[in-house]
Amino acid sequence: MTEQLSYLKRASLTRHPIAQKLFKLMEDKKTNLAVAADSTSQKHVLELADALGPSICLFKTHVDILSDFTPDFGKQLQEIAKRHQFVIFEDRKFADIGQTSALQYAGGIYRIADWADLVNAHIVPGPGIIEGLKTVGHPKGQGLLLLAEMSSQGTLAKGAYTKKAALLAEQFNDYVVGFISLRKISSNPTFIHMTPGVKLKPGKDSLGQSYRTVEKIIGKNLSDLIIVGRDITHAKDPLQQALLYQQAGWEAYKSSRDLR
Ligand code: 5BU
Repeated sequence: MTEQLSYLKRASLTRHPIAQKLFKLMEDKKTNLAVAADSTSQKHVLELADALGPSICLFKTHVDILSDFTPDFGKQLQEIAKRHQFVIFEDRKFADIGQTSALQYAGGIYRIADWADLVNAHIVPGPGIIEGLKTVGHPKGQGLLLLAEMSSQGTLAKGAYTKKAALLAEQFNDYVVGFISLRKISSNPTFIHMTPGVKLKPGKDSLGQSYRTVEKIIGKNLSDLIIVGRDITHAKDPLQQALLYQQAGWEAYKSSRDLR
């Protein structure tokens, strides 16, 4: 078993307000589960947030798939997040030059920067994308996750690319709070690792998604947080299913680490 710092300890090491809040509430609520709410109905997404709120630490959205989006979506989601204490992550995957990404983040129809605590970015464009997003998000106390690895089959985000993500995170450590990755890729305890493509049993979907187990991601790969979508949102009883993941995630965290 490797010696690792607890989420709580890590909350005290980071100076980023969202990372601090996230680490703390993970420990308080005993959950490292995030749900990916990929419904095209805003009403359904908000219902999921309210129903699953107690068992999650983070709620992940794709606002641009909503077919009935209204401008009060963010405000409504923030109210639910406050009530149940979870962090909001818009999985926007910015990928343009800094100037354009900043406009996409702050403006347009969705005004993501008005309501999302966290967003993420590909590092394909180089450091300018981080600088651009930072001009919008940092003054608001929001944070950025870098896409260091992806869960899909044949992903090109690996090797030197993944290492570069870790270096860029260090360079912008007052704004970057961590990574989307399949494993722990940085030994800096202030960075959080979030992993999508997680199921209770390994497998894949018909469009290249591959699934790894909770035990593998949290227990063996030492990632910090699991992101689960359809296996919860499409379950007969989503809350019951979320509880299963919450328990599995917490058990894997506790049993795999010699926590300090
Ligand atoms: P699923 O239903 O559990 O397969 O949903 C996974 C979610 O995570 C979905 O919203 C994807 O957009 C998101 N995702 C992913 O699956 N893999 C990645 O590498 C990244 C995001 Br980045």
